[in-house]
Amino acid sequence: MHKLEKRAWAEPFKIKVVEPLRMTTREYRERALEEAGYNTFLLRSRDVYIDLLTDSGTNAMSDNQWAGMMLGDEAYAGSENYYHLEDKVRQYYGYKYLVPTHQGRGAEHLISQILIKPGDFVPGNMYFTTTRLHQELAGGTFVDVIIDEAHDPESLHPFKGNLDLGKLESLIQRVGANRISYVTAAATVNMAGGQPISMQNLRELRQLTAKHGIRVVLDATRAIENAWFIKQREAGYESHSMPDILLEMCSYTDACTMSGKKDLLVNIGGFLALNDTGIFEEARNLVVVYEGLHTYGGLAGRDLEAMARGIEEAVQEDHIRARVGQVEYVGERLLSIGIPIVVPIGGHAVFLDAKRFLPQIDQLQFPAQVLAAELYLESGIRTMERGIVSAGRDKVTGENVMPKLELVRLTFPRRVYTQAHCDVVTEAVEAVYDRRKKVRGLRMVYEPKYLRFFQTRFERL
Ligand code: P71
Repeated sequence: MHKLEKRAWAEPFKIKVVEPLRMTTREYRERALEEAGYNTFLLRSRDVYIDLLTDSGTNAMSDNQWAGMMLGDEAYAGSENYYHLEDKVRQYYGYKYLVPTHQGRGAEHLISQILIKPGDFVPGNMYFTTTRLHQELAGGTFVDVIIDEAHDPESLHPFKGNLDLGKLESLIQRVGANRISYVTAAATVNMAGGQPISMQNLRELRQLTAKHGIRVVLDATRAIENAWFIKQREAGYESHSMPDILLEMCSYTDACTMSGKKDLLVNIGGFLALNDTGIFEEARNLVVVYEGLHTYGGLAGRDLEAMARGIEEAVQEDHIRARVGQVEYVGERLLSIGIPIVVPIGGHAVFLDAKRFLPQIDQLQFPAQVLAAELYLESGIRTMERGIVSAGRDKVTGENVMPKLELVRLTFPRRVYTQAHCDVVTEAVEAVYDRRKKVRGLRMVYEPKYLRFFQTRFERL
């Protein structure tokens, strides 16, 4: 007799409302994919079986959040729900002031416009597409100061999201502190594979930047997932509560940009939160130009309420254990059958390493884009390219940026899919892996100017 292995987690919810899934045939998908120009962003959602494109805005809300939506105070000015959200942001993130925005990039836009002067530099722990674009549109230049291990998909460093403070210090020496608008510190670095930053690194970043009078802006989009990794991996934090860890993380920064569509378990929403009164006044003024009045920032009262309630649910340990546990479950199954993925397994997604998966395909023939297309073809599962297409072109030379990481992201919406869905996903990846040697590359036939990955079209070679 074998003894059953004990599960470390199970979903801390049961299901009250269901949404049917639609299966398609391989022939159907072949046509759909061709019509979408081999770009998973251009597929219709109805043609997708399991949608792992993103964890952004795709979360299942709780009954308590839906109930809160009925309590939306849809006043143009001074909505009750704004004050509720302000309370929760103060309580859990610790910043004094709140400016709601329609989503994360709205907050990135505001802070970039306010703090970046043309010619400035904005160092950060690896680029994120929208963050970097807003910095560039404000006249800044992004500088990657993440540790080298982050660019190595096989490095087992427990905090691959850490900033390399040596790199930051030499940038400060080279250009001078007054030409650095601020440092962005992203919690669980998305493009590195959902990799966390350590508390120690944040603390040391604060010490270094304080010495030079440089601000730190936290990208708090997945900071709660980061807090969970600190609790799991960083000495001294095992018995700290999630809210305590989150508050300490934020305390080393001056402001945060937030896409509530991730950690905060909603379908839309975001905010800028900060401590400096002068910058708050500017942000509160600018938000009315681009988003809406400073108490709604492009959101309905009900959206603000759902986000306020989402914060409270997101910091619960049973929630975060099951959320990250589901991602780890898929990652470990893939590792056990020899599929090349980024390790350690990230917080929101499993990242296939397309360079090792499809070594016969040159990076200029878009191996990760190819792999995402093949996975859809195989199984109806939708994923996202995070490689050369996402990296875009150098803003000076116009050449393709050739990132070290050429990845396909299997991103898990929160509270949406079951463990059986997870098993179907691993089987589909295995099926593509078995026929990997027959897979060919793609060429670009249409390329838009901004954030090209959303709309680029390809043809098979
Ligand atoms: C994700 C997204 C959504 C997305 C954005 C751009 C291209 C493809 C997909 C959004 C983030 C994020 C981080 C760390 C800011 C934003 C912007 N991620 N920071 O991963 O991950 O937030 O989408 O609410 O504007 O699929 P926004």
